[in-house]
Amino acid sequence: SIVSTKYRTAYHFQPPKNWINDPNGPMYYNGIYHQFYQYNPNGSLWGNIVWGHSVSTDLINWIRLEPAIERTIPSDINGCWTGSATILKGNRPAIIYTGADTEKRQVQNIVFPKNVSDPYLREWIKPDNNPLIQPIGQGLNSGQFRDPTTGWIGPDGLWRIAVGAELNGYSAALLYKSEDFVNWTRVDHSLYSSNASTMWECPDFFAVLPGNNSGLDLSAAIPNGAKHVLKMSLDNCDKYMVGVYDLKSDTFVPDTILDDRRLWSRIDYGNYYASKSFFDSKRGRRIIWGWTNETDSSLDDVAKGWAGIHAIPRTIWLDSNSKQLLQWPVEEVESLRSEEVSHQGLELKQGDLFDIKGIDTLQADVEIDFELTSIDSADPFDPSWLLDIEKHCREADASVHGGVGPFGLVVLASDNMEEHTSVHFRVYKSQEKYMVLMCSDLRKSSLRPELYTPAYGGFFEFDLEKESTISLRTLIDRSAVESFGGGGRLCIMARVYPVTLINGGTRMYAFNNGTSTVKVPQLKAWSMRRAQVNVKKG
Ligand code: DQQ
Repeated sequence: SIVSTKYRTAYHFQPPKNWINDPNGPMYYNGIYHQFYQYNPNGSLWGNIVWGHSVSTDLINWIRLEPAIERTIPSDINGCWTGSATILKGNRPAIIYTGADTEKRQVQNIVFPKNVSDPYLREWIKPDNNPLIQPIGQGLNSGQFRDPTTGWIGPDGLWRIAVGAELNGYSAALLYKSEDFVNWTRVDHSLYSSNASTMWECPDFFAVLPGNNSGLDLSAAIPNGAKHVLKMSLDNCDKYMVGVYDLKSDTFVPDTILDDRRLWSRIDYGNYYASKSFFDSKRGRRIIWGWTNETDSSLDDVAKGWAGIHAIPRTIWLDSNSKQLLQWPVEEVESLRSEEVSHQGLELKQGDLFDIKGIDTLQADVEIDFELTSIDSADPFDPSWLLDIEKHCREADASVHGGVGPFGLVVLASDNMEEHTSVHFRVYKSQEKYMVLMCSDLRKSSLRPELYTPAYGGFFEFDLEKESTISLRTLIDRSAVESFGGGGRLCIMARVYPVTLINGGTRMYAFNNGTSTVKVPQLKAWSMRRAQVNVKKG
């Protein structure tokens, strides 16, 4: 149908049809990037889950292969769920994943490539000793025990993995140890656990060097000064803690522990879940992938015949303040840029709308620098907003004048503005620092009923002594609007379904609705070509 093709993304990852969710086992192996994903081969709603498999040399153009892991043994007959890849000694890849067994218990299974000289690693073999790990042990719940991480080696030379679980009713990343990656024993303590929440899905554990955007290989020696990150999926979003991996106690020790999980930092403040990262040994960086669900109805998804995309793979690293992760779309996505428009030295006064013309507004990459001319009029910051940022985004939306801001981008707008999506900033004055609010407001994104259209938002700190420019980069891809604020300090992924997109063109504007003028020293925008995403079969 017209709806299914118009809203289909042109360069975000998705298979030709059917349901997808979590990215699984991403890895770089012998010159090829592998992306696996939770996939329903029979339809566009969740169910019958197997591991879809695609390969790429550039993370943007993908060749689709047959599913790599299917429901064939008692320990995965009810679903081949999320898991991770690890490259073992002797350059041998292995994948450990969760199976839903005959009794719908969650167990951990392993597969190995049938033939490592097949460059695409098309076939994966299940050894007879599956399942490797059963949900047995004190405090475990056999229905909340899943999503093993990539393995790493501890100081005793043994392999470790963490498994997301509910332990005595609370959340934990359970720790398991092995000499050969096949026989596992549970360690008597967790890697980390918390009473602030229940089950954590899709834990991800990795090392980072503050202020350094090179990635680290978790199973190589970890350099001095490195920090560790534990990411967990809960409350429909991906949250993380920065801390250290204490080798003596073999535990993750967060730098700060916040009892109220609403205050935990997020990988992305929009529609982004079950992310997983891997070390890209080709380019020496860490890359993170996340899943973005549809926000139309299940009936729409059945009609479209497809549901779910993956966000653009992002390089991820730790800011020099050791607090905040920074993310940026992998530079390979820039190979899709075609027509370019660029403007310098613009000034946006209160109420100004600057029409960005000359590019394809449905498939675009936009970079804007906003320079503040005055900060004196910044409104005061109220810390209670942090407990419900979406509520604050609704109350202080793009139409509400502020001292400094709102300013930003309006995308996928109809001529009369009846439909539009606004991505914008507001600057607030806190005690000694400034706080920047970034919102992606979907409430006017479509005239269609039955859509989920929140106003997403997050805050980041802004140091006026060191910087006076707030940057925004937004990737527009038909029904996807993926934004990076403050050079990657805050990310918001969103899905929108404007009617205008079905009927024809949309508009894009830079705007300011704050009392103080903002300068735009640089605005660049490109049309984005369609990528070859799973259109070819390998
Ligand atoms: N999706 C998988 C689970 C995981 C969840 C099932 C997260 O393994 O916990 O499709 O989206």
